[in-house]
Amino acid sequence: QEKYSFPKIESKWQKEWLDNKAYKTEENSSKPKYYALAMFPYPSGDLHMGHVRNYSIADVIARYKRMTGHNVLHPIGWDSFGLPAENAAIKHQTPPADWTWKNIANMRRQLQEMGISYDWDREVATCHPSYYKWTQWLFLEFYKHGLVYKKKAAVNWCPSCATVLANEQVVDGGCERCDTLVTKKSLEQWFFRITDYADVLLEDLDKLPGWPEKVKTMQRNWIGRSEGVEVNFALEERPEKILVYTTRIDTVFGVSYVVLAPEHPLVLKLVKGTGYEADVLAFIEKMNGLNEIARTSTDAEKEGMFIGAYCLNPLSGKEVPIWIANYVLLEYGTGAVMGVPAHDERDFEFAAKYGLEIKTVILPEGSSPEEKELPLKAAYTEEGFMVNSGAFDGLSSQEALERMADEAERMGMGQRKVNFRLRDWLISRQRYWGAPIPMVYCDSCGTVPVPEEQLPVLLPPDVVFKSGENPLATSSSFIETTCPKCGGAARRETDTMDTFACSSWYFLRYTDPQNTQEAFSKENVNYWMNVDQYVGGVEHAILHLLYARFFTKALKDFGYLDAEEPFQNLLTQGMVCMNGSKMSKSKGNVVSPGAIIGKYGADTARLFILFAAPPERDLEWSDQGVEGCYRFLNRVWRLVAQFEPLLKADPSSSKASSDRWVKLDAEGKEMRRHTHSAIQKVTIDIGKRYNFNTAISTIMEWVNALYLYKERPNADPEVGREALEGILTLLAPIAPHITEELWRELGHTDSIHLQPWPSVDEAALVQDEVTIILQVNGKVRDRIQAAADISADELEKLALAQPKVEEFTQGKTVVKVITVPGKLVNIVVK
Ligand code: ANZ
Ligand code: ZN
Repeated sequence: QEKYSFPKIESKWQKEWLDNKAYKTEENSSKPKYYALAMFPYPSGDLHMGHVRNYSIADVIARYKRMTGHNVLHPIGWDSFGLPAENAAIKHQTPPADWTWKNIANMRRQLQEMGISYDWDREVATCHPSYYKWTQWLFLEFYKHGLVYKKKAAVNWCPSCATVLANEQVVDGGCERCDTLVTKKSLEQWFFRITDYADVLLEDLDKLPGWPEKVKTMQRNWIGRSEGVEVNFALEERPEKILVYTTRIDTVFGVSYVVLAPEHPLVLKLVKGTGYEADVLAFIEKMNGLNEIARTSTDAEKEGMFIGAYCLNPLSGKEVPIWIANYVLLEYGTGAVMGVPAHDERDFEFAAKYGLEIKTVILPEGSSPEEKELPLKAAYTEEGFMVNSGAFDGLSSQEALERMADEAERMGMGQRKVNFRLRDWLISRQRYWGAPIPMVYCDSCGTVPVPEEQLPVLLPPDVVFKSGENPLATSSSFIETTCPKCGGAARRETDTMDTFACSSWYFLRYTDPQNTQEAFSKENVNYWMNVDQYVGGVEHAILHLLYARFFTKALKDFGYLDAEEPFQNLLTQGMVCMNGSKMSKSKGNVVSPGAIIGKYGADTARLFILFAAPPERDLEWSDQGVEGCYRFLNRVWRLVAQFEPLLKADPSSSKASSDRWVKLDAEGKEMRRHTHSAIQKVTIDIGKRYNFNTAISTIMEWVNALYLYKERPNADPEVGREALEGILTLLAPIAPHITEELWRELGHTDSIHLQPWPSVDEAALVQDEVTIILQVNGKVRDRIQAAADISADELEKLALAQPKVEEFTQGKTVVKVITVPGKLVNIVVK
């Protein structure tokens, strides 16, 4: 047999798997279904190590499930709309489609070179008309059900990308893509009404025990449910009231000012004629340009001003000055806040800066009521008992919170209210490379949805790519259309959809990817959903996962599927790092998968990436580690080669019978024990815990043990065969090419990937006799065989009765006997 020539072996099997559609999946099966899914890639050009990790993990799971008798769906596709294609178009004057399809072709080849077991007949690309037709159809379904609407909104605007961004795409006040400071702009925009689902998106997180706690926490915080009270502060000599939202009505006697968002509609009315008008207008103007993150981050300086008007505290009756400030947002709650400096950190900072009153109304349990007049060094935000609060004095703050809410409701001044931080999902993008929003504007009929039969609304080829302008707006063939209602001249919507809309349902399309009549059939989607195991990066913990959950829930409500949640189990893989920081082009610490595969092969790349760390943890790249994995595969290769003569010398050997196993010598039994305890461990590590790294080290030790066993004069060929085939089968999901090759080498005619997962022979695990070392004063004097389950007492008696031991104990006193059952007895004498 020749040496391990991975290029030949890997390309041979890849071709065979592709040609024979080895991993094709069908719905009608008697086996239980299993849907294994890795997050689909953006076709940026080349695979990176993060992809290799993501797809290797999902592939091991998919392959393992096939071998354990499941009907497995393991698809791949392309999240292929988005800005980089358009930026490349501007730079190189090539159509975004050309750039995208070229990248897809390249990355498809790279995935195939990794030997991932995809059903290639189910490949989807979100930028293909056969896909975005259905994204548009879904948009219209959401529209029909009142979950899509258009409104003028102050939106996040990236001046550099010249597009609107969702709140989720603003990171630390900057554009997620280019880091430019995001500003505010008022525009007519399309929204998905995700807030209708805020409650259920929150509650149903409890139904996902298979998700990492940290991801659920991030989603909970993003949805941000809070329970509070809306209270009215009446205005002096005006009919309007200021409605504030507070989660701490218990602090209402400590209010020293009310503060409105600068954009609040009452501000301009109230400031009129106060003499503060000019300053207030200038302040509003200044705030307009800033996004909310820049305005409200904890380290942003609190800024504000008095607007010359007063209102009345509904519970204390006190007169309260009205201010505006940067840290109050129009979009949250009611856009108005009661300022309680003594018990809120932001208010404390604000009051300290502007010399506003700081009045304590809650003291910590155990303090003396006199302390209510002492000046505070910082806001006291905990619970305690009430002071300076009229009839509520002395109550616990929790109790006061309920009673004051009751009181406000009884007086008709307020109402309990649940609030969410989650905002509706802004999906309009003023860009070309996305799914066009299927809407038409007609002067007589208004906004008219494109009828289903006219879908898809295709992206036009005749556009001009310039930065800072929406290319669709330059295509008259696209814009000019006829009204579906009246047949008159009309204009098309030129906004395209946020690409997150495309990726919110791709896992549903995979269940029925070639359907030309529907987005997916109910039968197929209900057969496959939910995704049993989803694998991807934690950077999608909020956006993608929340949107996909929203789409799934809405589509269930529309009656298109039965699943309530898209992803039953979620594995968030760690990053691939080099010298402690994430591999990235900008840091220049990238190792290209192509180079590694070229030098060592895909099996080595997969093995290393799975061996170097458990999947959730960050993984540190190591050239020696890769080298070591390559050497290990070579060792497996040689093991088979060296075993062949032994196997051939025993032509009687077919599947061994239990009879043969019983007659084995101690070493043969020991080898079988090793084999079956390894099968037991690897099965748990791969199947239950996804601890691929420890599974691999178990296999490595097993290989070592088999090398030793092979050298025994009486090595039993069948014990060897059982171990060897076990090693190959268990390694098959991790290193699919070399194991396939060696499997055939051992005389099999069918694929190793179709073999059932080996089961544990419980009888082989029983350790009937063990070798016990006998020591006297720590020196080894003898070795004996004893029953594995012998008691410590019996073992001690047995040891003391051995002639070689007696030789050294005669005439001396035994001071102590130390027994380690199954291992050794040490007799201490004087
Ligand atoms: C008075 C008060 C006293 C508050 C106190 C807190 C502590 P969550 O839990 O996030 O819902 N708030 C309300 N609307 C706001 C807005 N539009 N912009 C900025 N802040 C706003 O927080 C609710 C609390 O955030 C509310 O309770 C309000 O301040 C503030 F000792 O009211 B509180
Ligand atoms: Zn019309």
